[in-house]
Amino acid sequence: REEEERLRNKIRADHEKALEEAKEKLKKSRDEIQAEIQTEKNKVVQELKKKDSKPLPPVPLPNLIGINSGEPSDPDIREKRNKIKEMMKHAWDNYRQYGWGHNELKPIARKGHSTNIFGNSQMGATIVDALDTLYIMGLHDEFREGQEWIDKNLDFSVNSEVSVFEVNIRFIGGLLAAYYLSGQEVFKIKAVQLAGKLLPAFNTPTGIPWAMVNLKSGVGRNWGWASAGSSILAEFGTLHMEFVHLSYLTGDPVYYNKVMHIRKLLQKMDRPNGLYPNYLNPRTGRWGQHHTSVGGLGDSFYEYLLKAWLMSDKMDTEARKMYDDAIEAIEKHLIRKSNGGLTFIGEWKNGHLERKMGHLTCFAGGMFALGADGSRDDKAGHYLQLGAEIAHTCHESYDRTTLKLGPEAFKFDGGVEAVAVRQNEKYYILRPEVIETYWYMWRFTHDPKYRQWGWEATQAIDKYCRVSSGFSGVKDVYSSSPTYDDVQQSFFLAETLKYLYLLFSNDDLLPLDNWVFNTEAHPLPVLHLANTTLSGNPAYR
Ligand code: DMJ
Repeated sequence: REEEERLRNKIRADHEKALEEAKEKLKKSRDEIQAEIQTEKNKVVQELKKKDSKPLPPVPLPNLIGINSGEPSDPDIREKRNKIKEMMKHAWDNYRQYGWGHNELKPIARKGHSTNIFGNSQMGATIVDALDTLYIMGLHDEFREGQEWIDKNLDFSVNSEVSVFEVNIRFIGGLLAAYYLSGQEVFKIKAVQLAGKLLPAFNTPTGIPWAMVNLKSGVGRNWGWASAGSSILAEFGTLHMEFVHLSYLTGDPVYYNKVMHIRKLLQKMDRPNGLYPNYLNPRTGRWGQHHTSVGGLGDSFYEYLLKAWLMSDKMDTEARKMYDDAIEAIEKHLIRKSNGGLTFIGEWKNGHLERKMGHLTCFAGGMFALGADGSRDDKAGHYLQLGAEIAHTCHESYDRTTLKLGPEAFKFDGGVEAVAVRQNEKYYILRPEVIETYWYMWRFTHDPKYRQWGWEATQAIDKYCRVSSGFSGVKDVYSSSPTYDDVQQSFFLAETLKYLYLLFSNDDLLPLDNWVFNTEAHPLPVLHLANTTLSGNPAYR
């Protein structure tokens, strides 16, 4: 009884106090009230910022070698390398002038550009994607400008629906690489804040994440075009490298557990012909359409199996086994030789092989070479050879065009070899995959033809894609007077120019024994975790 009475009195007193306060407030002008609200809001934001920027626990940094060397002694190679650096300056300076803070640049309209993968806010995708390229090229003033923008402006508490995959590979990958290269804490802190915003995407009945998530509300959903509400293999299967690093750097197993859960689930599933379909429904845990691709929708899933093994200092043998199994099935069902003797990787569609290869698929040449060492039954020679054959085919796809730049997709059918047939497959949007493969092949063989092919591509890009305010994609590589798409993709600075620069650098710049490149060409160091675990045991640090 007494307690009830006490409570009632308290409620009455609170109520009266609130009424008094409201009366006081109403005496104030509208402007005064608005100013008060703003002050309160600022206080909350400041508090949140303080909480967000708490220093993370220190962890021993892995062995970071070869981050700023690589100067070739041959004057001809040095000159080529300098030319590529000049192209990077041209791309960056124009983005700086006309697109600063926007995600990408429209080099002809001279304004910012964005697509739905980045949501509706200006997240400076080009800045984050370009940082590590600037760093290894020794463009330190530009790097500092980028760092300053990120420190002051990169904010993830925005009501914006982004692609989980793209944000992971470009932003988290870019920030982590910038952190490892420069040691600047701000990059690590931002990467961890952003990763926290992606975690709600994993709240599905199976733990397979949604393709998109709203950074503010945490609500996720899938692309409308994906088979029966499915998530995409190359999207949910391309989180592993970055998430392992996040757990390593924070001591928080949550990231590692999310990606290991995906792996375990995939391991348990039946695979038609041993192939992984591109679509998986996150509600039911069942495959969607039985399409398999080493290009778009599948590609980097295979890449990350191999790289998970490499990044773990070859301790993650489960990943290596999954890679070996997958590649064997791919070789059996998808890889063929054309009548003209070109090795190509086709696409599997409901039991039928489509004899078409995408520009995206060309990355696989480099992957086969990278995975040669340590392959099952000691087939290193075979996989290096396969890498060389894919590199050759992809070079042919460039060489058979008017501009000497590769089309988006090319066929091996009805007398056509390595040539695009459909008009909407004839474009080149500054993609890196062919050059990426040249670079890996160069590192493993030092065959001068890879530098020669890389130089052909550099010259073609400079001639046909360079405009006065940046670089643009072209709509038809078979036309002698191509039109521009007016987009300078962020991956041009992150990947295409980085791989070209590395191709004309010595091997001691980012040596492959110490660094593993994520699928957006952001280098992450090999982690030596031999006696440790990332799955919840704090002892590992
Ligand atoms: C990049 O964002 C990445 O390389 C991704 O894995 C595939 N596509 C683009 C470049 O073409």
